[in-house]
Amino acid sequence: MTTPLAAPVFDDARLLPVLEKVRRQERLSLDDGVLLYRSHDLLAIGYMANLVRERMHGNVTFFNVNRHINPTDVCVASCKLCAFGKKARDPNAYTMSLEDVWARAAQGAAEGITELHIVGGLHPELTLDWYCEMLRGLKQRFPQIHLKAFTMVEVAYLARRFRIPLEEVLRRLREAGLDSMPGGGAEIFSERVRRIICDHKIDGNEWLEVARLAHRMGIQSNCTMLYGHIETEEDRVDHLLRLRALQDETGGFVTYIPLAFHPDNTPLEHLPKTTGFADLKNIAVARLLLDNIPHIKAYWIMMTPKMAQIAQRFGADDIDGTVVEERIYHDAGATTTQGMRRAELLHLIRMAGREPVERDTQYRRVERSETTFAILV
Ligand code: V47
Repeated sequence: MTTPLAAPVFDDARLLPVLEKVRRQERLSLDDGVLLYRSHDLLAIGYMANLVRERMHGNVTFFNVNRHINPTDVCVASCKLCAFGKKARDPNAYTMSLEDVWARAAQGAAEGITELHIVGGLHPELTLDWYCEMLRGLKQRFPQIHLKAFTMVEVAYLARRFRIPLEEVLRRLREAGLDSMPGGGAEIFSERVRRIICDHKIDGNEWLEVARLAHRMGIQSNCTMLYGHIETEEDRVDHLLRLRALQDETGGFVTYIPLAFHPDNTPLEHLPKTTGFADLKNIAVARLLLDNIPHIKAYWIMMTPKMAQIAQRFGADDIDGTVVEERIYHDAGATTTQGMRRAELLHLIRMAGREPVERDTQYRRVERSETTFAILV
């Protein structure tokens, strides 16, 4: 672990006042955030983020054994950032039956998953009752599995489409078995950018409003930011500070996940892919600005396992999980595998000099016998 008072060599001396604040555990400002994003001194930024990360989590890196299910890719929105959503008339579009969803979950249960991550397109015909039946069926069959399901965008769509108050949508989902919500769909809150990349989605204030309501009802969630398209450094800092302000109010965010834009097969295909430098910087700046969000996740599907491993020394304390069947990033050109075995995650984390801790969705330790588990996944 880093010695807290070691004197680091900073190439970019403008960062020294930020280091002072980090050492005094003072909150960073909008200007600090923009300075961090504009600086090329990645090692200095990573050093500071690592100080904070080790102060919060010591040497531990968290992971979980989970599975993604995307029940449908039919989506009424046509977001330029997305390669996943399809129109109902598209011959390649799919919608799973409830039996399909439950069968995938059964496969996961047999592999010892503790969490299902369920998100999909904005399907014009699937009703709130259908989603509730899906959740109820999952809870009945697999009561031990945490159901982390539906983005703020999907919940807002159900409310609007079927003219049901937001609060009632959330209440009915929770009664049916919803345990918490993932962080997707936040994209970037800047109105200017949102109009271009995801015009058909709820705006940033609405995303935050659904999160506020969910948190007030005791439903925790994650949060994300999509970077590496047409946003500016100021847009990114603004997004992070709006998440931080809501967290001050509700305390309901558990984990923040920066999401690198993957342009393949999207209308924004002409944009360059993000670089390793940008991916690490987004992890580190988030750890420094989001002083009130407990965890920063380096999502290996999005960053590649190798970069997600390095990120464990640049501010991240989580690497996500086994995932098993990822579609959203793979439709947009991700070249990683769609899932990873538990043993591989352990290896990556250990080779970064961190202590792997399997967690459940609420970051409680999961104890398993390594030998029994090796047979399963
Ligand atoms: O909501 C869509 C984004 C999200 C693209 O909460 C794209 O634990 C990049 O939210 N390139 C899905 N990104 C992923 C997500 C997530 C992942 C892992 C863990 C958690 C969690 C949440 O990915 C979408 C959208 O924001 N996205 N298309 C694309 N072409």
